[in-house]
Amino acid sequence: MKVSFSADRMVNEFMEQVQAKHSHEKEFLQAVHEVAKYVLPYEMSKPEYRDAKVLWRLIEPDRAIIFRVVWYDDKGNVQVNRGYRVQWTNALGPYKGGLRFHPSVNLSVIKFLAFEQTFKNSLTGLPLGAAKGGSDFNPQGRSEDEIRRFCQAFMLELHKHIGEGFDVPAGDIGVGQREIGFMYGTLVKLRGYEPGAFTGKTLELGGSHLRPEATGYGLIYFAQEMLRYNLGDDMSGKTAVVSGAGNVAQFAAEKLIQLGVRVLTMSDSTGFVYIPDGLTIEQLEFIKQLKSKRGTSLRQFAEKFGLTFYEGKKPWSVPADMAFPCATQNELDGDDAKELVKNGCKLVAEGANMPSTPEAISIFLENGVLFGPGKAANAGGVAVSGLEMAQNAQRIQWTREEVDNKLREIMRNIHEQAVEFGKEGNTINYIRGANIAGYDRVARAFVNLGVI
Ligand code: NDP
Ligand code: 2IT
Repeated sequence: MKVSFSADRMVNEFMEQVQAKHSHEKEFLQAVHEVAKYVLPYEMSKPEYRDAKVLWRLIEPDRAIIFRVVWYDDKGNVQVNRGYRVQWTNALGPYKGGLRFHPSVNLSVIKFLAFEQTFKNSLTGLPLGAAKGGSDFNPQGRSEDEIRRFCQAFMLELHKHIGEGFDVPAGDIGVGQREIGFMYGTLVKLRGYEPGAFTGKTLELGGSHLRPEATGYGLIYFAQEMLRYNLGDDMSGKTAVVSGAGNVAQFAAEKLIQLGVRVLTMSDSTGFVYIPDGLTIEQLEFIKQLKSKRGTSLRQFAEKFGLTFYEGKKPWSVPADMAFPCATQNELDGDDAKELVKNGCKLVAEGANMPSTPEAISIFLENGVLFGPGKAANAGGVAVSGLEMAQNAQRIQWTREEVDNKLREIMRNIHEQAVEFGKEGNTINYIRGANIAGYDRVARAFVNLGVI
């Protein structure tokens, strides 16, 4: 009792100081708090890390770049957006992380994502530093010409700050293979052939097999490990609720279907669709086509297949064995968590970054729900980005099977690390495990690099 009381006080004092400096950055503060809760007491128990003030150093990025992006829309009007690249740390490798195009993007959101990326990339065991970037540009309802012009304008500035071996962006919300192509195309025009400067490229441009699938597939491989390790169980015959209908959600659903799971829901920013018999591959193909155009609604999918669409609602009230939030931050709150627990949900694994609020996480932990935090569970995407960088450096392309085997191995390894550091009596606290294991590798690197 005494130990946990002083640990709480230490974390509260730390957070008070962080809060005083970053009072308007609520997503960033939320992400730091989740990490500090577990990592600060651990750091205090390790004199080498404590004296090096590793966590204090880790809450400041190496640098944050903010820039103006100006472009013409289809009507010939000038549009102005804000661009970001926050380079968190290159202690373990080149800055690495996605670009997000969404109207909700601001400095707090990009900082929370880059901070989380630090621990996630460390967990992959690959030589990857951490960064995140993006813009408040809203691709919804924009024509392909407008998206291309925006990407080109964005790159006119971003190209000065990235490069193979220095900072390697990829996709995130609102940024997929098409946008990566436009941005990489601009880089090639400005600087010449440099495939190692971007990941998430198409195969022709030097992309990796299985990068589009990697986050969703990796998420389900991680959940398989959780089920096997804790319950000696597998996926077959279970039910799942999935949120989102984009890159991560589509391939999480695809892998679940392959494993014999009934996927009962998909969602987007307009609402969710309930599929009582379970999503079929044919239906999933329709969603992939529909969502390849940004700004479309799942309502169209529901109408086409005679399913019920719940306008403006989230899918967490549908009873299921497992839940996979794959849309965005804070999409699953305390009430949603209570509903999932009440309906017998046994496992939650995060495909999105920070989709569960702190209240939701506490409810899962208190009720013995197996909870896989995003920084471990969704690391498959950046892991295959790391493999794409390795292939680019060697000027080769591995087969789909080779990449899939490596992805499975990496997800198994992340699970093992989370278990090793996450033991609490007879149970595994995967948040503790993921945070401490991710931190430990960065901390060792910081200490080795000296006070710099
Ligand atoms: P996409 O843009 O492909 O899809 C995002 C999906 O989430 C869309 O269905 C979108 O709805 C929905 N969504 C976005 N914002 C909201 C919101 N505010 N409320 C409700 N729904 C929303 O992005 P990704 O699939 O790539 O990313 C999803 C999550 O996974 C993000 O948290 C991202 O950071 C994380 N992630 C992504 C990785 C990757 O490799 N792409 C890797 C690891 C994590 P709509 O279709 O209506 O726009
Ligand atoms: O959140 C993430 O890990 C990503 N959006 C993928 C980052 C990457 O560099 O592949």
